[in-house]
Amino acid sequence: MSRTFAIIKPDAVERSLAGRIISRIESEGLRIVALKRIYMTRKQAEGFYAEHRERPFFGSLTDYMCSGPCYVAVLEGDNAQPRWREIMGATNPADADKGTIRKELAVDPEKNSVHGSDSEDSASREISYFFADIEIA
Ligand code: 3AN
Repeated sequence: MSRTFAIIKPDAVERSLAGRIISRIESEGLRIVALKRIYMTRKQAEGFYAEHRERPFFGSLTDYMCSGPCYVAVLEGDNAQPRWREIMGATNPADADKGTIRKELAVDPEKNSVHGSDSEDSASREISYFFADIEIA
């Protein structure tokens, strides 16, 4: 059993797709052990994506993540981290496999509907960035 961190991003929340994504997570056998709706501040977004600070899309990405509410969540299950990445699909929806969330729902490489930690270490860091231990059940 392991955990990973997920975001249902502003483009998906705006289009009322959060319920559909949550349903997909559950139907894949992952358990949602923490979930909250937040309106990310610029400071939170910049801290969360700090590793991308030098990338040309950093300003646009952080603007977008602050553009509306999102849902942050902790998922638990067998191989939760790679499993959730597999269900999400590739960063660019044009490259994502059929049946993945990004293929079905994402708008473009930036507004790509969902986030998932890219390693076990990132998962630990990202979970503790948004959740206190007491919020995870
Ligand atoms: P992933 O979310 O698949 O791990 P990363 O970590 O490479 O992808 O990128 C983090 C976020 O930055 C992506 N989810 C996406 O919103 C944005 N992003 C990545 N590549 C691009 C790009 N070429 N143009 C615009 N935004 C991008």
